[in-house]
Amino acid sequence: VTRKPIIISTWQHGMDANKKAWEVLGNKGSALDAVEQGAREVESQVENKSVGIGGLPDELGKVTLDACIMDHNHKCGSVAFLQDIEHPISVARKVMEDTPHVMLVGEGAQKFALEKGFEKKNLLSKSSKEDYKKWKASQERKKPEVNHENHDTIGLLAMDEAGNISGACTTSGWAYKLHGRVGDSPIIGAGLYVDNEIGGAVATGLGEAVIRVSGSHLVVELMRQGKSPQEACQLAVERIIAKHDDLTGLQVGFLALNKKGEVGAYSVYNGFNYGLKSKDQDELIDAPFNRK
Ligand code: SD4
Repeated sequence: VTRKPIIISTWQHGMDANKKAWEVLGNKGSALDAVEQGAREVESQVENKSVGIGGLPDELGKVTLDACIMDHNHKCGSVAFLQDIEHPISVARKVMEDTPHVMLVGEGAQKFALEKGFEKKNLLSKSSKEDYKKWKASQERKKPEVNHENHDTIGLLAMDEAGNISGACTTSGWAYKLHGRVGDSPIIGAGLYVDNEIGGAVATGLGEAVIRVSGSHLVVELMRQGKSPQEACQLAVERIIAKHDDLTGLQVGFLALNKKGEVGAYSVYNGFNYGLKSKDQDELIDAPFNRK
């Protein structure tokens, strides 16, 4: 028996996202609408310092956002290095639906968003501005840290009543990153990948490491070869570990869903978790990990 509808989302904030997404999924809505609504919920949380409004800025004090979305027809849309727009996930969906392109970046992405009716908004919260000032004063380029607020992108995967899978991923990226840095989250195949014949995967953590192994695509292809979502996530993490000499602070987590509604998750270090919501389940689950 296939477990559907179902939604899984990375980290603690995945619980809020799932609740919102369930308003769609529980009413026979599409997985695509569900993941977009779930992502928007977290993008709007000002106190959340890693996604959307309130996200920690880059080295110049600018909040720059990355997001992508992929549906059951293998269509996808993405925005990267987008500034002053609260809902990059919805801009990514517009790129998917209203243009012949997959990805828009920077000024061009913002111009497109404004033309589509999105409004400019200051995304730098008071609290994130304070954090930035402290970082700036310390003049210490922040190294990646395991499971800190700068590593909690939200990635969502849903399967609807019709059995179709869609996914979304949205983040403000690595805190105090170089101006212009783009992570894995808006890159199809890295931060997110969906093949409706097989399943979907999302990634969180240090984007550079995820891009190096085409992480989410790798997880889905492993499932195509017969691995369970759990085995596939573990193998992808092991690939990352094998390709890096120094694993200090290198946290990456994968989350995956297949067509049966089976779920898997795995991370380099402990601390990664995800929310799962289905008809009979609504909980935050700790992912297994490679090391403490
Ligand atoms: C990224 N995976 O941009 C995202 C999340 C993050 O440090 O903030 N990583 O790489």
